Amino acid sequence: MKIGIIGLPQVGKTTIFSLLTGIEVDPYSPIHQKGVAKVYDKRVDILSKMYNPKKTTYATLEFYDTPSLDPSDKKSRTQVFNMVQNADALLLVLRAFKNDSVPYPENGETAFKQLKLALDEFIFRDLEIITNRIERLENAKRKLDNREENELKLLKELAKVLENEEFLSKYELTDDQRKLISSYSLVTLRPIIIALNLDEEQFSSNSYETKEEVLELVKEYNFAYIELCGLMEKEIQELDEEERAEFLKDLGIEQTGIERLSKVVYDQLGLISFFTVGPDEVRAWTLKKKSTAVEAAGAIHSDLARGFIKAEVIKYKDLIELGSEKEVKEKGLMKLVGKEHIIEDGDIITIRFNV
Ligand SMILES: Nc1nc2c(ncn2[C@@H]2O[C@H](COP(=O)(O)OP(=O)(O)OP(=O)(O)O)[C@@H](O)[C@H]2O)c(=O)[nH]1
Ligand SMILES: [Mg+2]
Repeated sequence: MKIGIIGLPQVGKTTIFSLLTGIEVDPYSPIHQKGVAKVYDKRVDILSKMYNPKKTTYATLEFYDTPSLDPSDKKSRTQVFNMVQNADALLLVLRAFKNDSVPYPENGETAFKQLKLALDEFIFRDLEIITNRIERLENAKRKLDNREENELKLLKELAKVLENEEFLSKYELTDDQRKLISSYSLVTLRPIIIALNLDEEQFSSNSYETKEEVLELVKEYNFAYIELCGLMEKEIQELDEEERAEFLKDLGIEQTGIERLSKVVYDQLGLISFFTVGPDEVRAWTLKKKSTAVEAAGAIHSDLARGFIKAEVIKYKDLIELGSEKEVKEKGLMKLVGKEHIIEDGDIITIRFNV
Protein backbone atom coordinates (compact mmCIF):
# COMPACT_ATOMS: atom_id res chain seq x y z
CA MET A 1 0.00 0.00 0.00
CA LYS A 2 1.28 3.42 -0.95
CA ILE A 3 0.61 6.64 0.91
CA GLY A 4 1.47 10.09 -0.40
CA ILE A 5 2.44 12.72 2.17
CA ILE A 6 1.06 16.01 1.01
CA GLY A 7 0.60 19.52 2.41
CA LEU A 8 1.25 23.23 2.08
CA PRO A 9 4.82 24.61 2.29
CA GLN A 10 6.87 24.07 5.46
CA VAL A 11 4.30 22.22 7.53
CA GLY A 12 6.59 19.30 8.42
CA LYS A 13 6.00 16.78 5.61
CA THR A 14 9.62 15.80 5.23
CA THR A 15 10.11 15.68 9.00
CA ILE A 16 7.25 13.19 9.28
CA PHE A 17 8.46 11.21 6.27
CA SER A 18 11.91 10.83 7.86
CA LEU A 19 10.43 9.78 11.17
CA LEU A 20 8.25 7.17 9.51
CA THR A 21 10.87 5.66 7.26
CA GLY A 22 14.12 6.38 9.07
CA ILE A 23 15.42 7.98 5.86
CA GLU A 24 17.40 11.16 6.41
CA VAL A 25 16.41 13.77 3.87
CA ASP A 26 18.39 16.84 3.00
CA PRO A 27 15.71 19.57 3.27
CA TYR A 28 17.32 21.46 0.40
CA SER A 29 17.47 18.54 -1.97
CA PRO A 30 14.99 18.73 -4.84
CA ILE A 31 14.70 14.94 -4.93
CA HIS A 32 11.68 13.55 -3.16
CA GLN A 33 11.85 10.17 -1.66
CA LYS A 34 9.86 7.10 -1.08
CA GLY A 35 10.45 4.75 1.79
CA VAL A 36 9.00 1.95 3.85
CA ALA A 37 7.53 2.33 7.34
CA LYS A 38 6.88 -0.38 9.87
CA VAL A 39 3.34 -0.82 11.10
CA TYR A 40 3.96 -1.06 14.83
CA ASP A 41 1.88 -3.79 16.37
CA LYS A 42 2.32 -4.93 19.94
CA ARG A 43 1.00 -8.36 19.02
CA VAL A 44 4.04 -8.95 16.84
CA ASP A 45 6.33 -8.23 19.79
CA ILE A 46 4.35 -10.52 22.05
CA LEU A 47 4.36 -13.36 19.50
CA SER A 48 8.06 -12.83 18.98
CA LYS A 49 8.69 -13.25 22.72
CA MET A 50 6.65 -16.44 22.67
CA TYR A 51 8.34 -18.08 19.66
CA ASN A 52 11.79 -16.56 19.96
CA PRO A 53 12.29 -16.71 16.17
CA LYS A 54 15.44 -15.92 14.20
CA LYS A 55 13.62 -13.06 12.56
CA THR A 56 10.68 -10.79 13.42
CA THR A 57 8.99 -8.88 10.63
CA TYR A 58 6.34 -6.18 10.93
CA ALA A 59 3.84 -5.30 8.24
CA THR A 60 4.90 -2.26 6.22
CA LEU A 61 3.45 0.68 4.33
CA GLU A 62 5.18 2.66 1.63
CA PHE A 63 5.29 6.45 1.99
CA TYR A 64 6.17 9.16 -0.53
CA ASP A 65 7.37 12.60 0.40
CA THR A 66 6.23 15.34 -1.97
CA PRO A 67 7.22 18.96 -2.57
CA SER A 68 5.05 21.77 -1.20
CA LEU A 69 1.51 22.00 -2.43
CA ASP A 70 1.51 25.70 -3.15
CA PRO A 71 -1.88 27.14 -4.17
CA SER A 72 -0.19 30.10 -5.83
CA ASP A 73 1.97 27.92 -8.06
CA LYS A 74 0.06 25.92 -10.66
CA LYS A 75 3.07 23.99 -11.93
CA SER A 76 4.14 22.73 -8.53
CA ARG A 77 0.56 21.74 -7.82
CA THR A 78 0.35 19.59 -10.90
CA GLN A 79 3.70 18.04 -10.04
CA VAL A 80 2.56 17.12 -6.53
CA PHE A 81 -0.67 15.54 -7.70
CA ASN A 82 1.12 13.59 -10.41
CA MET A 83 3.50 12.23 -7.80
CA VAL A 84 0.67 10.86 -5.68
CA GLN A 85 -1.33 9.53 -8.60
CA ASN A 86 -0.81 5.92 -7.59
CA ALA A 87 -1.16 6.47 -3.87
CA ASP A 88 -3.85 4.40 -2.15
CA ALA A 89 -4.29 7.13 0.46
CA LEU A 90 -3.11 10.65 1.20
CA LEU A 91 -1.61 11.84 4.43
CA LEU A 92 -2.34 15.55 4.65
CA VAL A 93 0.01 17.31 7.07
CA LEU A 94 -1.23 20.47 8.79
CA ARG A 95 0.92 22.70 10.91
CA ALA A 96 -0.08 24.04 14.27
CA PHE A 97 3.43 24.26 15.80
CA LYS A 98 4.76 27.69 16.56
CA ASN A 99 8.24 28.38 15.28
CA ASP A 100 9.23 31.94 14.48
CA SER A 101 11.98 30.88 12.13
CA VAL A 102 9.59 28.91 9.91
CA PRO A 103 7.11 31.05 7.97
CA TYR A 104 3.47 29.97 7.81
CA PRO A 105 2.08 29.03 4.41
CA GLU A 106 0.52 32.00 2.65
CA ASN A 107 -3.04 32.57 3.98
CA GLY A 108 -2.57 29.48 6.13
CA GLU A 109 -1.75 30.83 9.59
CA THR A 110 -3.99 28.28 11.28
CA ALA A 111 -4.43 24.56 10.82
CA PHE A 112 -8.03 25.11 9.81
CA LYS A 113 -7.09 27.60 7.09
CA GLN A 114 -4.50 25.16 5.76
CA LEU A 115 -7.08 22.41 5.76
CA LYS A 116 -9.54 24.52 3.80
CA LEU A 117 -6.85 25.53 1.30
CA ALA A 118 -5.81 21.92 0.79
CA LEU A 119 -9.38 20.68 0.37
CA ASP A 120 -10.00 23.40 -2.21
CA GLU A 121 -6.91 22.19 -4.07
CA PHE A 122 -8.17 18.61 -4.00
CA ILE A 123 -11.54 19.65 -5.36
CA PHE A 124 -9.96 21.88 -7.98
CA ARG A 125 -7.65 19.12 -9.15
CA ASP A 126 -10.51 16.66 -9.64
CA LEU A 127 -12.62 19.26 -11.38
CA GLU A 128 -9.75 19.99 -13.75
CA ILE A 129 -9.37 16.33 -14.67
CA ILE A 130 -13.07 15.79 -15.07
CA THR A 131 -13.71 18.88 -17.19
CA ASN A 132 -10.79 17.98 -19.45
CA ARG A 133 -12.26 14.56 -19.99
CA ILE A 134 -15.76 15.96 -20.59
CA GLU A 135 -14.36 18.32 -23.21
CA ARG A 136 -12.48 15.53 -24.90
CA LEU A 137 -15.58 13.35 -25.08
CA GLU A 138 -17.80 16.16 -26.26
CA ASN A 139 -15.38 17.21 -28.96
CA ALA A 140 -14.75 13.71 -30.24
CA LYS A 141 -15.18 13.66 -33.99
CA ARG A 142 -17.08 10.38 -33.96
CA LYS A 143 -20.10 8.90 -32.30
CA LEU A 144 -19.44 7.89 -28.69
CA ASP A 145 -19.97 4.27 -27.80
CA ASN A 146 -22.27 3.21 -25.00
CA ARG A 147 -19.63 3.15 -22.35
CA GLU A 148 -18.44 6.62 -23.27
CA GLU A 149 -22.00 7.93 -23.20
CA ASN A 150 -22.40 6.56 -19.68
CA GLU A 151 -19.09 7.99 -18.64
CA LEU A 152 -19.95 11.42 -19.98
CA LYS A 153 -23.24 11.45 -18.12
CA LEU A 154 -21.53 10.43 -14.90
CA LEU A 155 -18.71 12.95 -15.30
CA LYS A 156 -21.21 15.75 -15.70
CA GLU A 157 -22.90 14.79 -12.47
CA LEU A 158 -19.59 14.55 -10.67
CA ALA A 159 -18.56 17.95 -11.99
CA LYS A 160 -21.69 19.38 -10.35
CA VAL A 161 -20.74 17.84 -7.02
CA LEU A 162 -17.29 19.41 -7.22
CA GLU A 163 -18.65 22.77 -8.34
CA ASN A 164 -20.70 22.74 -5.14
CA GLU A 165 -17.38 22.38 -3.33
CA GLU A 166 -18.20 18.88 -2.19
CA PHE A 167 -15.97 15.80 -2.21
CA LEU A 168 -16.77 13.01 -4.67
CA SER A 169 -16.66 10.60 -1.73
CA LYS A 170 -20.05 12.04 -0.78
CA TYR A 171 -21.56 10.84 -4.04
CA GLU A 172 -22.77 7.26 -3.85
CA LEU A 173 -21.09 5.48 -6.74
CA THR A 174 -22.11 2.02 -7.91
CA ASP A 175 -19.38 -0.50 -8.68
CA ASP A 176 -19.95 0.01 -12.40
CA GLN A 177 -19.64 3.77 -12.04
CA ARG A 178 -16.46 3.34 -10.06
CA LYS A 179 -15.02 1.28 -12.89
CA LEU A 180 -15.84 3.97 -15.43
CA ILE A 181 -13.67 6.52 -13.65
CA SER A 182 -11.09 4.30 -11.97
CA SER A 183 -8.23 5.36 -14.22
CA TYR A 184 -8.45 9.05 -13.27
CA SER A 185 -6.97 8.73 -9.74
CA LEU A 186 -9.45 11.26 -8.40
CA VAL A 187 -8.22 12.79 -5.18
CA THR A 188 -11.52 13.37 -3.42
CA LEU A 189 -12.42 9.69 -3.69
CA ARG A 190 -9.37 8.50 -1.82
CA PRO A 191 -8.94 7.77 1.88
CA ILE A 192 -7.43 10.81 3.60
CA ILE A 193 -5.61 10.97 6.90
CA ILE A 194 -5.04 14.34 8.56
CA ALA A 195 -1.85 14.63 10.60
CA LEU A 196 -1.57 17.62 12.89
CA ASN A 197 2.01 18.64 13.55
CA LEU A 198 2.06 20.22 17.03
CA ASP A 199 4.69 21.73 19.25
CA GLU A 200 5.34 20.33 22.71
CA GLU A 201 3.16 22.82 24.48
CA GLN A 202 0.18 22.16 22.23
CA PHE A 203 0.82 18.45 22.53
CA SER A 204 0.81 18.44 26.31
CA SER A 205 -2.13 20.84 26.63
CA ASN A 206 -4.00 18.80 24.04
CA SER A 207 -5.10 21.93 22.20
CA TYR A 208 -4.19 24.26 19.38
CA GLU A 209 -5.85 27.18 17.66
CA THR A 210 -8.86 26.16 15.47
CA LYS A 211 -8.86 22.56 16.72
CA GLU A 212 -12.67 22.47 16.99
CA GLU A 213 -13.13 23.63 13.40
CA VAL A 214 -10.60 21.10 12.14
CA LEU A 215 -12.32 18.27 14.00
CA GLU A 216 -15.69 19.29 12.64
CA LEU A 217 -14.48 18.98 9.05
CA VAL A 218 -12.67 15.73 9.84
CA LYS A 219 -15.95 14.29 11.01
CA GLU A 220 -17.96 15.67 8.14
CA TYR A 221 -15.60 14.22 5.52
CA ASN A 222 -14.85 10.99 7.32
CA PHE A 223 -11.12 11.61 7.42
CA ALA A 224 -8.87 9.81 9.85
CA TYR A 225 -7.10 12.16 12.26
CA ILE A 226 -3.95 12.07 14.33
CA GLU A 227 -1.91 14.54 16.34
CA LEU A 228 1.83 14.30 16.69
CA CYS A 229 4.79 16.40 17.58
CA GLY A 230 7.41 16.21 14.81
CA LEU A 231 10.39 17.69 16.58
CA MET A 232 9.80 15.87 19.84
CA GLU A 233 9.43 12.57 18.01
CA LYS A 234 12.77 13.21 16.39
CA GLU A 235 14.33 13.53 19.82
CA ILE A 236 12.58 10.39 21.03
CA GLN A 237 13.93 8.42 18.07
CA GLU A 238 17.47 9.30 19.04
CA LEU A 239 17.09 7.78 22.52
CA ASP A 240 17.96 4.20 23.36
CA GLU A 241 15.16 1.81 24.23
CA GLU A 242 15.27 2.27 27.99
CA GLU A 243 15.40 6.07 27.85
CA ARG A 244 12.57 5.99 25.37
CA ALA A 245 10.30 3.96 27.59
CA GLU A 246 11.09 6.33 30.46
CA PHE A 247 10.39 9.40 28.34
CA LEU A 248 7.05 8.06 27.10
CA LYS A 249 6.07 7.13 30.63
CA ASP A 250 6.79 10.68 31.78
CA LEU A 251 4.54 11.96 29.02
CA GLY A 252 1.88 9.49 30.04
CA ILE A 253 1.67 7.88 26.60
CA GLU A 254 2.30 4.34 25.46
CA GLN A 255 3.17 4.89 21.83
CA THR A 256 4.71 7.74 19.91
CA GLY A 257 2.64 9.56 17.31
CA ILE A 258 4.64 7.95 14.54
CA GLU A 259 3.90 4.50 15.93
CA ARG A 260 0.20 5.34 16.08
CA LEU A 261 0.25 6.92 12.65
CA SER A 262 0.96 3.80 10.62
CA LYS A 263 -1.88 2.06 12.45
CA VAL A 264 -4.31 4.91 11.78
CA VAL A 265 -3.41 4.79 8.08
CA TYR A 266 -3.87 1.04 8.13
CA ASP A 267 -7.36 1.34 9.58
CA GLN A 268 -8.41 4.11 7.22
CA LEU A 269 -7.38 1.93 4.28
CA GLY A 270 -9.51 -0.92 5.57
CA LEU A 271 -6.55 -3.22 6.17
CA ILE A 272 -6.04 -6.00 8.68
CA SER A 273 -3.05 -8.06 9.79
CA PHE A 274 -2.69 -11.78 10.00
CA PHE A 275 0.34 -13.54 11.41
CA THR A 276 2.59 -16.45 10.58
CA VAL A 277 4.65 -17.86 13.45
CA GLY A 278 7.45 -20.35 13.94
CA PRO A 279 11.07 -20.75 14.98
CA ASP A 280 12.36 -19.10 11.81
CA GLU A 281 10.13 -16.08 11.63
CA VAL A 282 7.24 -14.32 13.30
CA ARG A 283 5.65 -12.06 10.77
CA ALA A 284 2.68 -9.76 10.26
CA TRP A 285 1.09 -9.65 6.82
CA THR A 286 -1.30 -7.14 5.31
CA LEU A 287 -4.70 -7.97 3.87
CA LYS A 288 -7.78 -6.03 2.83
CA LYS A 289 -10.70 -6.63 5.20
CA LYS A 290 -12.91 -9.56 4.15
CA SER A 291 -10.14 -11.34 2.25
CA THR A 292 -10.22 -15.12 2.01
CA ALA A 293 -7.79 -17.79 3.18
CA VAL A 294 -6.49 -18.35 -0.33
CA GLU A 295 -5.88 -14.61 -0.72
CA ALA A 296 -3.94 -14.67 2.54
CA ALA A 297 -1.91 -17.56 1.15
CA GLY A 298 -1.26 -15.50 -1.99
CA ALA A 299 -0.05 -12.57 0.09
CA ILE A 300 2.67 -14.85 1.46
CA HIS A 301 3.64 -16.49 -1.82
CA SER A 302 1.85 -17.23 -5.08
CA ASP A 303 2.85 -20.92 -4.76
CA LEU A 304 0.88 -21.17 -1.52
CA ALA A 305 -2.24 -19.88 -3.27
CA ARG A 306 -1.72 -22.12 -6.28
CA GLY A 307 -1.20 -25.28 -4.25
CA PHE A 308 -3.59 -24.34 -1.43
CA ILE A 309 -5.19 -27.31 0.33
CA LYS A 310 -6.34 -26.01 3.71
CA ALA A 311 -5.36 -23.37 6.23
CA GLU A 312 -4.98 -23.89 9.95
CA VAL A 313 -6.29 -20.82 11.73
CA ILE A 314 -5.97 -19.93 15.39
CA LYS A 315 -7.01 -16.69 17.02
CA TYR A 316 -4.34 -14.47 18.53
CA LYS A 317 -6.55 -13.96 21.56
CA ASP A 318 -6.92 -17.70 22.18
CA LEU A 319 -3.19 -18.24 21.85
CA ILE A 320 -2.42 -15.53 24.39
CA GLU A 321 -5.11 -16.67 26.80
CA LEU A 322 -4.08 -20.32 26.67
CA GLY A 323 -0.36 -19.75 26.39
CA SER A 324 0.58 -22.22 23.66
CA GLU A 325 -0.50 -23.62 20.31
CA LYS A 326 -0.74 -27.05 21.90
CA GLU A 327 -3.32 -25.84 24.42
CA VAL A 328 -5.31 -24.12 21.70
CA LYS A 329 -5.43 -27.33 19.68
CA GLU A 330 -6.37 -29.43 22.70
CA LYS A 331 -9.27 -27.10 23.42
CA GLY A 332 -10.41 -27.63 19.85
CA LEU A 333 -9.94 -23.96 19.00
CA MET A 334 -7.83 -24.50 15.93
CA LYS A 335 -9.89 -24.35 12.76
CA LEU A 336 -9.07 -26.09 9.53
CA VAL A 337 -10.55 -23.93 6.80
CA GLY A 338 -10.95 -23.94 3.03
CA LYS A 339 -10.13 -21.40 0.34
CA GLU A 340 -13.16 -19.16 0.82
CA HIS A 341 -12.95 -18.77 4.59
CA ILE A 342 -12.76 -15.07 5.57
CA ILE A 343 -9.60 -14.17 7.46
CA GLU A 344 -9.95 -11.80 10.40
CA ASP A 345 -7.57 -9.36 12.02
CA GLY A 346 -5.24 -11.24 14.36
CA ASP A 347 -5.64 -14.69 12.81
CA ILE A 348 -2.53 -16.84 13.02
CA ILE A 349 -2.29 -18.97 9.93
CA THR A 350 -0.47 -22.02 8.65
CA ILE A 351 -1.10 -22.91 5.03
CA ARG A 352 -1.15 -26.55 4.00
CA PHE A 353 -0.26 -26.72 0.35
CA ASN A 354 1.06 -28.92 -2.38
CA VAL A 355 2.75 -27.74 -5.58
N1 LIG B 1 8.99 23.82 16.19
C1 LIG B 1 8.76 22.85 15.31
N2 LIG B 1 9.35 22.94 14.11
C2 LIG B 1 9.12 21.95 13.21
C3 LIG B 1 8.28 20.84 13.51
N3 LIG B 1 8.25 20.04 12.44
C4 LIG B 1 9.00 20.61 11.49
N4 LIG B 1 9.55 21.77 11.95
C5 LIG B 1 10.46 22.67 11.23
O1 LIG B 1 9.77 23.23 10.13
C6 LIG B 1 10.62 23.32 9.00
C7 LIG B 1 9.97 22.64 7.84
O2 LIG B 1 9.94 21.26 8.06
P1 LIG B 1 9.90 20.21 6.86
O3 LIG B 1 9.69 18.88 7.45
O4 LIG B 1 11.07 20.41 5.97
O5 LIG B 1 8.58 20.73 6.15
P2 LIG B 1 8.04 20.38 4.70
O6 LIG B 1 6.57 20.41 4.78
O7 LIG B 1 8.68 19.14 4.18
O8 LIG B 1 8.56 21.63 3.86
P3 LIG B 1 8.56 21.79 2.25
O9 LIG B 1 8.93 20.45 1.68
O10 LIG B 1 9.57 22.84 1.99
O11 LIG B 1 7.17 22.21 1.89
C8 LIG B 1 11.95 22.71 9.41
O12 LIG B 1 12.81 23.77 9.74
C9 LIG B 1 11.60 21.89 10.62
O13 LIG B 1 12.68 21.79 11.51
C10 LIG B 1 7.70 20.79 14.83
O14 LIG B 1 6.97 19.85 15.19
N5 LIG B 1 7.97 21.81 15.66
MG1 LIG C 1 9.69 18.75 2.38
